[in-house]
Amino acid sequence: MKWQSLLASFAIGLIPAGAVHAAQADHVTASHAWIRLLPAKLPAAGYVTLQNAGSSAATLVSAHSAVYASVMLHESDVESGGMNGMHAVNQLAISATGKAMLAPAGYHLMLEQPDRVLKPGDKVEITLDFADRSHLPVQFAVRPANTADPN
Ligand SMILES: [Cu+2]
Repeated sequence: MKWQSLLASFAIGLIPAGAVHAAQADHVTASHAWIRLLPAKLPAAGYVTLQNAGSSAATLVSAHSAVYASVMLHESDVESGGMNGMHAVNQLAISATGKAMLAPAGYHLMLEQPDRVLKPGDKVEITLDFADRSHLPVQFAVRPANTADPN
């Protein structure tokens, strides 16, 4: 909810003052946000470090972008038999005053169906969606496939 509409809701008495809590996204800051671009039609991966300054957990449940038609939260599987796999993750909790990292070999955003050909140096906005329906838009820097984890 935008603060303007929140104020408007107060003004017309829709929200009792005691019922209002800051949204989860308000407590979360994102850093080291980048996208590893892969050649051809291979999906790209989005990485970001999330810090929760709040006194309760913030839970990431999904993400979306105007650039990528498909954005999914994934976790890489522990390497088994020389094959790397991954699986979808329904939610990722960032504990109170804690940190969560989306980083190579761990959690990542799986990015598919871009609306344009992206190149290193581009910026892509991806919005993180939290369990209380609050949102955090984050600017991701597009980097080449051979980027070492810069975190
Ligand atoms: Cu994946």
